[in-house]
Amino acid sequence: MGSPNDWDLMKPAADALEALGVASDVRVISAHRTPARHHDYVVGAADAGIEIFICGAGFAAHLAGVTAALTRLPVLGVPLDSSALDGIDALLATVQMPGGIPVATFGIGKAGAKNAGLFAGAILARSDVSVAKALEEYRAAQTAAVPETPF
Ligand code: RP5
Repeated sequence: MGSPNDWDLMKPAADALEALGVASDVRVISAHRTPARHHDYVVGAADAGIEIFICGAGFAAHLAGVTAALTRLPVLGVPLDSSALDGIDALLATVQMPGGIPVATFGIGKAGAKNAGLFAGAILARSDVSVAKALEEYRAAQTAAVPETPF
C-alpha cells in the first residue's frame, strides 16, 4: 500500500488471506515517494517466495502499474478512496493500463481489497489443495450466513 493510512482500507485483503490460511507480507511502499524501495522489493519478490502482489493505492495510483512493469507475477490492484475524488482517480489510474502490462483491478476500497484477497486465494487454490479446501469452506460459510427471510 502507498501509505500507512491505507491499512484500514487494505486490511480486508489480509483478513481474507488469513481466513484461507495464506501468509501475506504487508508493506508500505510508495510508487512516488519510495521508488527505490519499490523497485528493490518487487525485483526480489520471486526469490523471496512472493507469488502474487496485491497493491492498494489512492490518488494518482501508480503502485500497481509500476509493480506490474517490474514483475511477471500476477498483480492485483485495489483503488483506494483516500482522496477528494473518493477513489475514482485511483480506479482510473489502476484499471486503465496500457496493453502489455496487465493489472487485474478490483472495486474501490474495502470491498475491492476483500475480493482481491479472495481472488489471490483462488489463484493459489489452483495448485494448493489446502487453500482450495479453505476457499470452499469460506464460501459455504458465507452462503450459510445468508438468511432466507429478513425476520
Ligand atoms: C496516500 O498516498 C494515498 O492513500 C495513496 O495510497 C498514496 C499514494 O502514494 P504515492 O505512491 O503517490 O506516494 O496518501
